[in-house]
Amino acid sequence: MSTSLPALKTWVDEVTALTNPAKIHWCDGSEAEYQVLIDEMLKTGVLSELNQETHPRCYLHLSDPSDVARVEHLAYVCTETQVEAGPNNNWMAPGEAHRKMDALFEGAMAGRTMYVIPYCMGPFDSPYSRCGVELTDSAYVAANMKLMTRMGAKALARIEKEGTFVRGLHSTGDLDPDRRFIMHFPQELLIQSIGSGYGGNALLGKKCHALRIASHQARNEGWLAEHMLIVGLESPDGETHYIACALPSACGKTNLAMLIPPESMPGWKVWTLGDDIAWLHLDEEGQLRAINPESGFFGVVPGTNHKTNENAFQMIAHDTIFTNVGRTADNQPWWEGKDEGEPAFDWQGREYDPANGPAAHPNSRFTVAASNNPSYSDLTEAPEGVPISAILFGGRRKRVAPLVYEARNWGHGVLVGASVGSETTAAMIGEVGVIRRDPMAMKPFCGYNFGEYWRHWLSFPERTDTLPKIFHVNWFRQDDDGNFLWPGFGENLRVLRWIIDRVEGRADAKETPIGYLPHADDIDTTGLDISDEVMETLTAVDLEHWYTELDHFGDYLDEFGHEHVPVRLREEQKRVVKALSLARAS
Ligand code: OXD
Ligand code: MN
Repeated sequence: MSTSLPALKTWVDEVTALTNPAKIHWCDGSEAEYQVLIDEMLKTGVLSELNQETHPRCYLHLSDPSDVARVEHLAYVCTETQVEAGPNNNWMAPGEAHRKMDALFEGAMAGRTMYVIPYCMGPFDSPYSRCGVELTDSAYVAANMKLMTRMGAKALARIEKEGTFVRGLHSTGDLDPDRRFIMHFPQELLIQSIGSGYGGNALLGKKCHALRIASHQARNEGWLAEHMLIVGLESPDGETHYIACALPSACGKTNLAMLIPPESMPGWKVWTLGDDIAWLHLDEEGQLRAINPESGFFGVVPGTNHKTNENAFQMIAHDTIFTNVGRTADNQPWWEGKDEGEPAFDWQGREYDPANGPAAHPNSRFTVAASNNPSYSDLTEAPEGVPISAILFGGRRKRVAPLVYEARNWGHGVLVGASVGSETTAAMIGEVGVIRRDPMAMKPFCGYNFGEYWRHWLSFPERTDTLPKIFHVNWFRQDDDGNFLWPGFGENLRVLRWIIDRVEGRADAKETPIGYLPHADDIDTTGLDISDEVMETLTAVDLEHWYTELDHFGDYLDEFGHEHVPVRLREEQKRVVKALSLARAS
């Protein structure tokens, strides 16, 4: 296989000359090809087979212990000027980045096979989809890309027709963290990544293309590329609302996307469209519509059990690649919070010994096709996407943030999204549990200056007057002893129902300086063991803390330079700070 597109052929030839692979394989995306990749990896030890009776077609990959998460400090945006990348990104001048990467890639694929992976982000026949080609020397990446994207011959045909595509060059290199870099050249539609074989560092369709490069394209073309799940909520009357929800990494997006309705809400159905990324476009009527550019899930495994996420539990019982989980004595995958079985081996292949830490790495993952999910929505393949009724932002907050609140309007909603803060998790390298600002959950993923990004968000009301309502949610409030106040998981549908009822103008709320909140009894808690007092706490505004939080947010905005931060956003911030200060005084 090769290509009729000169631009692609020339690039593959150039990369071949630079990296010197022993063989080149053009991926056609077929099932037979996937099986050959798996068989090869079983032979070379990159994968091992899990118990095929309990987990048919499931395999285990153990990564290098120094290569277990996304490396935000080694991800760069290489725009002509540093201000274009903004203080939210690491920056390197394109010339310098190219010199550095060319030196690292020189001969990097010697003795290896280079896989040419054409892929389409989004349904093949959607005008909203965008394509790319990843060149990689990792069979593990090729197999993961088969599950995570629409890859192969059909994608190549679209690329050849369109003539444009995002170029992604990846090599695992020598896995030395000192020679690990992920460079984005948005102006060249180019990604180069070396030194890691893990997740978002290596599966370039995901964070690198569908968020960092796509956010750039989206600004230029008038749409949004966001770190959001997409889920459909169908009421017993058959009314379905689609919502898009941005939460930072490892804050439960996958669980929310696959939620099982609680017993107290019979007849409700939940349909999953995506668990990580949404591309949002205005259609001709001015309705915001979403597609999920991905076609698979790369989800955090620990904590997945029948109670937390039954759909995911079933989904990963077959046709799944596990990375860095432990194993039971009879070779089933095992992880902390699985609630069944016992570990015999840990994620480094050692005999399990609690003195060595958890059996599964806290950021261990499953890779699985979206169609494996029992709550898979057929509309995942709809070229026109789904209409979005509400946008949710949220974070992991022990204190301060209430269970849910609604922004007054789109402009205020942009402030709500921009001021998201969350406790850090194991999905990124660094200390876990500290609060960091994560505007729109895009801190590691926005490919350009946040100031300009907020301006782009704020421009949407100029083009339509039917934008969705914006909300903020927090499932993670705790009491002083560290107990969660809200049960979370399936019970979150109770909160989503209030949100839908607000969208439909059917639910009551109280007006506060931070937006509209439910009264304690506006959320249905039938059948829950939760006191009125706790519901009061979950639906109260802590004026002192909010004042401090939003006042400090003003300092944070200053970091982006006053010429970049939209006046409208500052006005919103000042308006809310003033309202909080008045409420405190009264
Ligand atoms: C992810 C992440 O893997 O956000 O989705 O880290
Ligand atoms: Mn994510």
